[in-house]
Amino acid sequence: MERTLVLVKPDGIQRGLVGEIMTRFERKGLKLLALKMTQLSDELLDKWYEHHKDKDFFVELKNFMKWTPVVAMVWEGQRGVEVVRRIVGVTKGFEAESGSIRGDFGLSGSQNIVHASDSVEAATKEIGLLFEDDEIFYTYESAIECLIYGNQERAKKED
Ligand code: FUP
Repeated sequence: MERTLVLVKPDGIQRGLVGEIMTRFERKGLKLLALKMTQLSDELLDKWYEHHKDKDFFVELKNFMKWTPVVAMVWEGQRGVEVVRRIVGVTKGFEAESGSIRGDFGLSGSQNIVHASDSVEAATKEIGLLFEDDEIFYTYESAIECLIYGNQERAKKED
Protein backbone atom coordinates (compact mmCIF):
# COMPACT_ATOMS: atom_id res chain seq x y z
CA MET A 1 0.00 0.00 0.00
CA GLU A 2 1.21 3.50 -0.80
CA ARG A 3 1.13 6.48 1.53
CA THR A 4 0.55 10.00 0.34
CA LEU A 5 0.49 13.48 1.86
CA VAL A 6 -2.53 15.76 1.46
CA LEU A 7 -2.85 19.39 2.57
CA VAL A 8 -6.04 21.39 2.75
CA LYS A 9 -4.64 24.78 1.72
CA PRO A 10 -5.67 28.14 3.24
CA ASP A 11 -8.45 28.70 0.67
CA GLY A 12 -9.89 25.28 1.53
CA ILE A 13 -9.76 26.14 5.23
CA GLN A 14 -11.41 29.56 4.69
CA ARG A 15 -14.15 28.06 2.53
CA GLY A 16 -14.99 25.35 5.07
CA LEU A 17 -14.06 22.44 2.82
CA VAL A 18 -12.04 20.30 5.25
CA GLY A 19 -14.88 17.87 5.97
CA GLU A 20 -15.92 17.64 2.30
CA ILE A 21 -12.34 16.86 1.25
CA MET A 22 -11.78 14.24 3.93
CA THR A 23 -15.12 12.59 3.11
CA ARG A 24 -14.03 12.02 -0.48
CA PHE A 25 -10.92 10.12 0.60
CA GLU A 26 -12.85 8.18 3.24
CA ARG A 27 -15.57 7.16 0.79
CA LYS A 28 -12.95 5.89 -1.65
CA GLY A 29 -11.70 3.48 1.01
CA LEU A 30 -8.38 5.15 1.78
CA LYS A 31 -7.10 4.74 5.33
CA LEU A 32 -6.23 7.81 7.42
CA LEU A 33 -2.84 7.37 9.13
CA ALA A 34 -2.17 10.91 10.39
CA LEU A 35 -3.91 14.29 10.72
CA LYS A 36 -3.01 17.70 12.13
CA MET A 37 -3.45 21.46 11.73
CA THR A 38 -0.18 23.32 11.32
CA GLN A 39 1.21 26.71 10.28
CA LEU A 40 3.69 26.40 7.41
CA SER A 41 6.94 28.38 7.73
CA ASP A 42 9.12 30.05 5.09
CA GLU A 43 11.82 27.51 5.80
CA LEU A 44 9.50 24.55 5.21
CA LEU A 45 7.93 26.09 2.09
CA ASP A 46 11.38 26.69 0.58
CA LYS A 47 11.97 22.94 0.82
CA TRP A 48 8.40 21.98 -0.17
CA TYR A 49 8.36 24.06 -3.35
CA GLU A 50 12.10 23.82 -4.10
CA HIS A 51 11.27 22.93 -7.74
CA HIS A 52 9.33 26.22 -8.12
CA LYS A 53 11.90 28.55 -6.50
CA ASP A 54 12.78 30.31 -9.80
CA LYS A 55 9.17 30.73 -10.96
CA ASP A 56 7.52 34.16 -11.01
CA PHE A 57 4.69 32.88 -8.79
CA PHE A 58 6.98 31.56 -6.03
CA VAL A 59 6.67 34.50 -3.58
CA GLU A 60 2.90 34.76 -4.05
CA LEU A 61 2.58 30.99 -3.62
CA LYS A 62 4.51 31.04 -0.33
CA ASN A 63 2.50 33.99 1.02
CA PHE A 64 -0.73 32.21 0.10
CA MET A 65 0.37 29.01 1.83
CA LYS A 66 1.13 31.01 5.04
CA TRP A 67 -2.22 32.88 5.06
CA THR A 68 -3.80 30.48 7.58
CA PRO A 69 -2.80 27.17 9.14
CA VAL A 70 -3.30 24.17 6.86
CA VAL A 71 -4.69 20.71 7.59
CA ALA A 72 -2.14 17.99 6.84
CA MET A 73 -3.00 14.32 6.47
CA VAL A 74 -1.41 11.04 5.50
CA TRP A 75 -3.64 8.61 3.59
CA GLU A 76 -2.84 5.02 2.65
CA GLY A 77 -4.24 2.74 -0.04
CA GLN A 78 -3.54 0.58 -3.06
CA ARG A 79 -1.78 2.87 -5.59
CA GLY A 80 -2.57 5.63 -3.11
CA VAL A 81 -0.48 8.39 -4.72
CA GLU A 82 -2.16 8.28 -8.15
CA VAL A 83 -5.62 7.55 -6.72
CA VAL A 84 -5.47 10.64 -4.51
CA ARG A 85 -4.15 12.81 -7.38
CA ARG A 86 -7.15 11.77 -9.48
CA ILE A 87 -9.57 12.60 -6.66
CA VAL A 88 -7.86 16.00 -6.31
CA GLY A 89 -7.78 16.78 -10.08
CA VAL A 90 -5.24 18.62 -12.23
CA THR A 91 -3.46 21.73 -10.90
CA LYS A 92 -5.68 24.49 -12.29
CA GLY A 93 -9.30 24.62 -11.20
CA PHE A 94 -10.48 25.88 -14.59
CA GLU A 95 -9.01 22.75 -16.23
CA ALA A 96 -9.83 20.18 -13.57
CA GLU A 97 -12.46 17.56 -14.34
CA SER A 98 -15.88 17.87 -12.74
CA GLY A 99 -16.09 15.27 -10.00
CA SER A 100 -12.57 16.04 -8.76
CA ILE A 101 -12.07 18.35 -5.76
CA ARG A 102 -10.42 21.11 -7.79
CA GLY A 103 -12.92 20.59 -10.62
CA ASP A 104 -15.90 20.90 -8.30
CA PHE A 105 -14.71 23.75 -6.07
CA GLY A 106 -12.01 25.76 -7.85
CA LEU A 107 -11.59 28.23 -10.68
CA SER A 108 -8.07 29.45 -9.95
CA GLY A 109 -4.72 28.39 -11.37
CA SER A 110 -2.96 29.20 -8.10
CA GLN A 111 -5.47 28.96 -5.23
CA ASN A 112 -6.40 25.34 -5.79
CA ILE A 113 -7.73 24.21 -2.38
CA VAL A 114 -5.67 21.09 -1.86
CA HIS A 115 -2.20 19.65 -2.29
CA ALA A 116 -1.42 15.98 -2.93
CA SER A 117 2.00 14.36 -3.40
CA ASP A 118 2.77 13.70 -7.08
CA SER A 119 5.00 10.63 -6.63
CA VAL A 120 5.97 8.07 -4.02
CA GLU A 121 9.32 9.87 -3.60
CA ALA A 122 7.58 13.24 -3.10
CA ALA A 123 5.20 11.65 -0.59
CA THR A 124 8.12 10.30 1.46
CA LYS A 125 9.79 13.73 1.45
CA GLU A 126 6.58 15.63 2.30
CA ILE A 127 5.49 13.23 5.06
CA GLY A 128 8.99 13.58 6.56
CA LEU A 129 8.79 17.38 6.47
CA LEU A 130 5.44 17.56 8.29
CA PHE A 131 5.15 14.56 10.59
CA GLU A 132 7.25 12.95 13.29
CA ASP A 133 7.22 9.17 13.05
CA ASP A 134 5.21 8.81 16.28
CA GLU A 135 2.43 11.01 14.83
CA ILE A 136 1.72 8.45 12.09
CA PHE A 137 -0.51 5.49 12.99
CA TYR A 138 0.89 2.89 10.61
CA THR A 139 -0.51 -0.33 12.01
CA TYR A 140 -4.00 0.08 13.47
CA GLU A 141 -6.51 -2.37 12.06
CA SER A 142 -9.00 -1.07 9.52
CA ALA A 143 -12.36 -2.79 10.08
CA ILE A 144 -13.47 -2.12 6.50
CA GLU A 145 -10.32 -3.40 4.77
CA CYS A 146 -12.02 -6.72 3.93
CA LEU A 147 -14.76 -4.77 2.11
CA ILE A 148 -12.39 -2.49 0.21
CA TYR A 149 -9.85 -5.10 -1.00
CA GLY A 150 -9.87 -8.70 -2.17
CA ASN A 151 -7.94 -11.30 -0.17
CA GLN A 152 -4.99 -11.42 -2.59
CA GLU A 153 -4.65 -7.65 -2.54
CA ARG A 154 -4.66 -7.58 1.25
CA ALA A 155 -2.03 -10.30 1.39
CA LYS A 156 0.17 -8.51 -1.18
CA LYS A 157 0.28 -5.09 0.44
CA GLU A 158 3.18 -3.77 -1.70
CA ASP A 159 1.03 -1.71 -4.12
P1 FUP B 1 0.28 20.38 -8.13
O1 FUP B 1 1.27 19.25 -8.01
O2 FUP B 1 -0.95 20.01 -8.91
O3 FUP B 1 -0.03 21.03 -6.80
O4 FUP B 1 1.00 21.49 -9.04
P2 FUP B 1 2.47 22.11 -9.09
O5 FUP B 1 3.45 21.35 -8.25
O6 FUP B 1 2.79 22.33 -10.52
O7 FUP B 1 2.27 23.55 -8.42
C1 FUP B 1 2.30 23.74 -7.04
C2 FUP B 1 1.48 24.94 -6.73
O8 FUP B 1 2.02 26.10 -7.36
C3 FUP B 1 0.07 24.86 -7.25
F1 FUP B 1 -0.74 24.17 -6.40
C4 FUP B 1 -0.33 26.29 -7.41
C5 FUP B 1 0.97 26.99 -7.70
N1 FUP B 1 1.08 27.39 -9.12
C6 FUP B 1 0.84 28.70 -9.43
O9 FUP B 1 0.53 29.53 -8.57
N2 FUP B 1 0.93 29.08 -10.76
C7 FUP B 1 1.25 28.19 -11.73
O10 FUP B 1 1.33 28.58 -12.92
C8 FUP B 1 1.51 26.84 -11.38
C9 FUP B 1 1.41 26.48 -10.05
